[in-house]
Amino acid sequence: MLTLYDAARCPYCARVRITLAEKDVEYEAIEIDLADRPAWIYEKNVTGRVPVVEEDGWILPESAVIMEYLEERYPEPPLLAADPADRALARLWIFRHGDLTTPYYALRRGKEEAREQLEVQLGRLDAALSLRPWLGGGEFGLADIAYVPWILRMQQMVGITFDAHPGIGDWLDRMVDRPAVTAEAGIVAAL
Ligand SMILES: N[C@@H](CCC(=O)N[C@@H](CS)C(=O)NCC(=O)O)C(=O)O
Repeated sequence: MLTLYDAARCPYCARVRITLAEKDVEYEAIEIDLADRPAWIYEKNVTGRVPVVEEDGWILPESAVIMEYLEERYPEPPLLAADPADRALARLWIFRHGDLTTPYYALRRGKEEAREQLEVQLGRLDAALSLRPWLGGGEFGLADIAYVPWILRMQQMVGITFDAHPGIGDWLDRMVDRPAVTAEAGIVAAL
């Protein structure tokens, strides 16, 4: 049985929760109190951060790496496209997620000047989603999962709406139709 060291409020953990749910993998979740982390979490991950997964004594941190691991370990249903160009595009979005999350976290720390930068990055996302239905191209997949945790938290945490970004709004409507994302929206609503 796979174990996920998890935190409800953590969007990086949300990436893993959604990937596991999409692949219908049964797992045990161990909730870590991020305000009072147990010392043993550093034995699982030198940074002390979650998410971490453990399977048969084998341990893996880092959400982007965990998503790729789960894709290979549990290949059905596939969450990376068959086409190498689309796979590369999905990985590029994941690699550059900091372009969006850096201004998001700055805004959460009260740096109001980051709002403009966040809107610029949302504009880039919106433009991409206006051209193709999903971040990785023609099919839902890992790139969409990698971004939706922050999009789901944005309105609640930093008062962002997507009125000016209809491509994101439409994508989000399609995302929350998926049970895995509906469940995550419920977690966010309860934060
Ligand atoms: N690069 C890591 C980031 C994980 C991360 O920042 N997790 C946060 C919770 S959302 C955490 O554990 N924070 C505790 C800390 O920074 O000490 C990943 O993608 O998994």
